Amino acid sequence: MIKTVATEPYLDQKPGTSGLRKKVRVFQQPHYAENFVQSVFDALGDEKTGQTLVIGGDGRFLNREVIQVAIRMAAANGFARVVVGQGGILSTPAASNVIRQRGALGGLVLSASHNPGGPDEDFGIKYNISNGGPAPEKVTDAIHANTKSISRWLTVEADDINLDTLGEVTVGGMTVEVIDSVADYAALMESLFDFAAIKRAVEGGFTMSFDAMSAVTGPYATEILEKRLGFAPGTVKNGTPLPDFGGHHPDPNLVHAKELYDRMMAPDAPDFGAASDGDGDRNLIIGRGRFITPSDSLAMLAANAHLAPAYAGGLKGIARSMPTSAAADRVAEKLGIPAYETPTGWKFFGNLLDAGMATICGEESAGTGSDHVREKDGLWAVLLWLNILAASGKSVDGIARDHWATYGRNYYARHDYEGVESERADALMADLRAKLLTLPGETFAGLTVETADDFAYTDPTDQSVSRNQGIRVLFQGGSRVVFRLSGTGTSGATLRVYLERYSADQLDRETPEMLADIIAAADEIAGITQHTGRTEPDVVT
Ligand code: VG1
Ligand code: CO
Repeated sequence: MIKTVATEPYLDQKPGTSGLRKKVRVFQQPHYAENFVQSVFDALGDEKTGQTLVIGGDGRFLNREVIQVAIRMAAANGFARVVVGQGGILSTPAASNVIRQRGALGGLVLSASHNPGGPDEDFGIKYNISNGGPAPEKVTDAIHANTKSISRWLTVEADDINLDTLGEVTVGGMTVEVIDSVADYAALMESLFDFAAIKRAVEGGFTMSFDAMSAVTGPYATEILEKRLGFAPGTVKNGTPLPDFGGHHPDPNLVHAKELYDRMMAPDAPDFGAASDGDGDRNLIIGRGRFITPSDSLAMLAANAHLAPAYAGGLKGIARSMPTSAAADRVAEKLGIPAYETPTGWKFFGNLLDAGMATICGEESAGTGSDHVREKDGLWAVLLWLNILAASGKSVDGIARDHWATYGRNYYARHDYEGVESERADALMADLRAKLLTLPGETFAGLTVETADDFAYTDPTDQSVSRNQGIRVLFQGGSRVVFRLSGTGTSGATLRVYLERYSADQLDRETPEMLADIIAAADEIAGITQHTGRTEPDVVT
């Protein structure tokens, strides 16, 4: 029996860079999650009748509760089948894979990714479409419009299901299948990479350390790295997903994965170190004594991907988000394949991947992936690195040095100013926009501006246009600074300042030293201190 529940709109349910993210307490308001889920289902129209929906999340606080609610609502809204990960667990790339393999109409991915979890922290809901990727803007716009006018949501009278037992049950006439969260994903990875070659390297003494940050990749990494590839037990650290990630911030960067960084810089470091984030779509790569920036990792993976079976036939193209460094463009140029520059967020890569225009994509925020799914994929990047290291016999440092010797080096850093009052951050961006036209020709900290614009993107497959995607200031000589506000935060604003300098011949300098004048210029141009009152960023990655 379908039950109609009357509700009123919440006016703060606009999806951001990657779905709706809010504090858990916000999601716990009456009807809050239900309103959003119903707005998603309403945006799908009649298409959903008889279809399959995938549901899974990163295991954070509220995951199980929202899954039970969403299952009942899916039954009431006409879905024929829900496929859910055991214990409610599906990493974001694994969910993308299940959507594709099951021919599902789409999926609900419950995560706030790299944001902390727990009763006072963050939760999120994202809708992915049938290609397995995040809904594009026309869908998220329709969802947002629905949230503003919603007056009812639909459910069925049914008990919670047992999420921990594999198999099928029926909820309001709909079939719910609880699947092994890891199996399909592990099989996919095994089909892409030369597991035998990696295993031989491990048998030959190759070691690694993987920090799952008490988040979703634990079970995936344990199965793939320790069980299938033979890395020693204990290679995977913090491998049990916890609802509050052990009180940590599951963001694999040099601040929050500092323990791994320190281990990798020690004299007795393993050969390879990596970490992933809350929902398993990001990756941090550190070799013994060598940190690889995500922008460089994208370029190095693209340049060496042919060493892995899935990419032996070459790449169709490389796509990167605008704030990501141009290192990958140089690889594309050398390979004679197209390079694409998209706005921040994985949803912009989906069309390029679907159209066969790009094979590998990446973002400076530690996201890398390929056309094997439609999400960025942390363990995929780790395995491609392992495959390249095993096939080439080089170290991470060796790969990096050879790469820079061939292409030159893009020194790169991102400075984040977190928890800035929204009005102050908005004022900073508005002031910047107002002076875009007059910036060219002006000099700041010895750097002369060549061009300045507000990045807009026209999708080459459907001509859809996305504006206001970040302020770019390019200096004479090729250095660059980009300013944008985060679209994934849940309180106040985060200003991101992306800094980049290319050098063809200075390959072994310290990044802060190479970026010092750009940092000074960025502050002068945007008045960061003046607007935010901050003299230092909170996080440097
Ligand atoms: C951030 C990153 C962006 C990434 C997004 C989602 O967005 O900058 O590159 O795609 O997070 O990643 P923003 O708007 O805060 O800059 V995840 O791992 O949080 O799904
Ligand atoms: Co993530």
